[in-house]
Amino acid sequence: MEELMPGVFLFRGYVNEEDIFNTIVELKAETPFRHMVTPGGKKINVAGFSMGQCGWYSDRRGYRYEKIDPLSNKPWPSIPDYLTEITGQAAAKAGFEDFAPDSCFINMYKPGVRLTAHIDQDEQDFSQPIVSISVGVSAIFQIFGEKRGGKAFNIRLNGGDLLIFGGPARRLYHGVKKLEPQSHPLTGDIRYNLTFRKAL
Ligand code: MD3
Ligand code: FE
Repeated sequence: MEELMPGVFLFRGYVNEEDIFNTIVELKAETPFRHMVTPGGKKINVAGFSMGQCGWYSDRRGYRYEKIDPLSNKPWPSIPDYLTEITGQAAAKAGFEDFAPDSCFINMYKPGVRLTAHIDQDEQDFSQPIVSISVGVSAIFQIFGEKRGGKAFNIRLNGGDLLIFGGPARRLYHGVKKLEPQSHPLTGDIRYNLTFRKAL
């Protein structure tokens, strides 16, 4: 584990990508990746869906956590136990003892897709960290600061890397640069990112 800046902990090659890729393949048959829209009506270029007791959702009515998937009208699939265990153990190593995620958002990036700078602030308790796992091709993740602009701190995230954001880093602006075309033995040209949260 490496502490990149206060509250940001990087675990290189911490997870087995194949296990997680298999989980994603199983889930996406039932719960497809979808492009949501912002409250202002803009299409979000990163497609996604959730696992857990609640899932992050966005449409004309706003950003929120939903217990029922508005697309299927069914609960989200549950978070597999092995993922709750891995993320809880990593969080404990970073000093977050009782992290128990109730939500995981799965992002899918195709070549050319980027995630614009934002803050994650739809969760109830900002003393809870966010744990992220990357699968597939690599991307450049950017941390800005308390404001959107300015010089970014850049980190290349590879498949298998786990990253924790907590404490003073929890509400920093961050984003992902446009995905470059690359090839990965499991995912082809795709990058997946899973963000585990205690949202409610
Ligand atoms: C920093 N996802 O889903 S993961 C997101 O690679 C998101 O898909 C990116 O930002 C991705 O909201 C980055 C790392 C991450 C996750 C949550 C954070 C960084 C964070 C919350 C606060 C600060
Ligand atoms: Fe985010």
